Amino acid sequence: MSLLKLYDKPECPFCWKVRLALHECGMAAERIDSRSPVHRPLWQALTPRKTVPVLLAGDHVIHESNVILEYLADISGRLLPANPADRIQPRQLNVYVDGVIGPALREVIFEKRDKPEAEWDPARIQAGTLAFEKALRYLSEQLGDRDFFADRYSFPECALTARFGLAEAYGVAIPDRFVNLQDWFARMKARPSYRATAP
Ligand SMILES: N[C@@H](CCC(=O)N[C@@H](CS)C(=O)NCC(=O)O)C(=O)O
Repeated sequence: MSLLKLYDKPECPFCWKVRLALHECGMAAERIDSRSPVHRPLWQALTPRKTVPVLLAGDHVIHESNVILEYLADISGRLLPANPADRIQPRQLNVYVDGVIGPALREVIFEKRDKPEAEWDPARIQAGTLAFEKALRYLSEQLGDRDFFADRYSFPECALTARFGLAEAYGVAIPDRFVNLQDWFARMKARPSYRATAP
């Protein structure tokens, strides 16, 4: 395969998810910082919604992080269980992480980012933190006492590792009542992919 190029933003959870997926598939990609004034118009011209991540793979321009994950799973044979029926739940969990965990954390991150602490709105931070904690219950139930959400490292590992990494960076902890998620995150952080891809 020709060289992969990733238009990337370090703190973007969708980009981090793709960086994790690439690393876990053993694929190297040239990372291009999408914020660079030189590159910004280039990647924006490649994607109708003007969002990163964007992966260039040979002749293919792939935008939308979940489409990129599907492509990486297709070409690597990794990131999803072998049996189609077993792929349903990791795909659903990936969408849940994007759609429920993401917006909850966004409240905290957007409130704290680029502002002095004296200007933070504690009500917004508390609302985001509570929504995050509420959303963890379903994930904790789905994980149970297993090592991974499916039979191997798969889409939800990529998505949730990035979200938990950002939560930690912005002072949002996984409560002790979700000890299985705490342990899961500790295992994810111990993998080489975490250090290699963290913002
Ligand atoms: N659904 C998209 C969402 C990607 C997204 O929202 N990316 C944000 C950064 S986290 C973005 O590119 N914002 C515009 C910008 O940074 O210029 C995906 O999964 O790839």
